[in-house]
Amino acid sequence: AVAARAGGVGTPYTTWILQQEMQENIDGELAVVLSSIGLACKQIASLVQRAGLAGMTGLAGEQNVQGEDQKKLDVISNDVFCNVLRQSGRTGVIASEEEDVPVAVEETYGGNYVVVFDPLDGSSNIDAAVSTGSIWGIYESDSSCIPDFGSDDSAKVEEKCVMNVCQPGSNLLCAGYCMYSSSTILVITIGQGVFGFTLDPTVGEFIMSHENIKVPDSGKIYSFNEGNYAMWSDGLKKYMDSLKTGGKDGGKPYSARYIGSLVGDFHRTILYGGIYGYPGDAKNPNGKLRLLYECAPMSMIAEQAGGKGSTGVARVLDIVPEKVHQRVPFFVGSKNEVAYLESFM
Ligand code: AHM
Ligand code: MG
Repeated sequence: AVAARAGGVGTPYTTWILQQEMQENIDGELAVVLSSIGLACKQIASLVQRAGLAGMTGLAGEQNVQGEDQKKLDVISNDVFCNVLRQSGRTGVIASEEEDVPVAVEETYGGNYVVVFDPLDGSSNIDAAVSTGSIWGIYESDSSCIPDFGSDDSAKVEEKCVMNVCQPGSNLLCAGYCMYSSSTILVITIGQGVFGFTLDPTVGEFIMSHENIKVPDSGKIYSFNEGNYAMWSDGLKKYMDSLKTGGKDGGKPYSARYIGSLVGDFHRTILYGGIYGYPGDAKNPNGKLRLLYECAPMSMIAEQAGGKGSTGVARVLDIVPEKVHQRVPFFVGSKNEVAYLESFM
């Protein structure tokens, strides 16, 4: 066996977290939150793998606040995430794709971190055993927005939670995702590069497999739901047409790859290069993806890997959310590819 270099490939996730704490890149409280998230991801990975055996495929019979049918595993994964974060005692406010409003964690008076997440993204893929993922971002609490259970009424608690959560992505302390696929891979940044950890099921631990991930500056793969083409703007249609004749430099046409699972499509994009896009269209001017717990964390990861995250006209991380479940058009990946798209918008 090859001995793991400190902080390099082979380092267990929990060890890496402790090293980050010793190097003062994160404090002890954030270290606890990060290891709690690792635990949630392991639990969800196990549920996803056994979904077809344990009667966990199909719909839960409810819709979330955004009018989307919730799958059984959406609801269960949300409970897993909420529970580990509550029990960690370090999180003050949590906001989830599956919750109507951000929730203050009553048990944890000292917990000052705000965690936003999509517990199981791409869950339309579950019943066919195709890749899904969890996405999260972590902010520091604004001390003026910490709810006081003793004196605030419930409307005020909710208002403070919303204010606490509606921070621009540029404030993110940490962003990450976990992909449930042929292997389970956790990718994370704390603002010092991007690291990937693959779950070793024989020991039940994430082990660093990707050190300091960098997205190639260019890449000839595009990942869009082209079924929406007729509803796109003329600029976007021209862009899409141009990829089929080789894009900016001509030559070989781009390859199309679309799983319909942001985490899987994004993971391939940062490893191989290229662009992922969910544009606005005539029916949904802001597209489909949510700023807070999908686009902002993915943009932080992309930028930390040397790539770009854009709405087509602006940097995603600069946008201050007005609403928790706000949607934005989203283009992410290799910096030259995103810049080329922007030249058409
Ligand atoms: P979800 O959060 O309800 O799972 O929706 C988000 C997913 C993304 O993972 C994926 O990129 C996109 O929706 C696919 O949408 P579409 O089926 O419209 O192409
Ligand atoms: Mg989602």
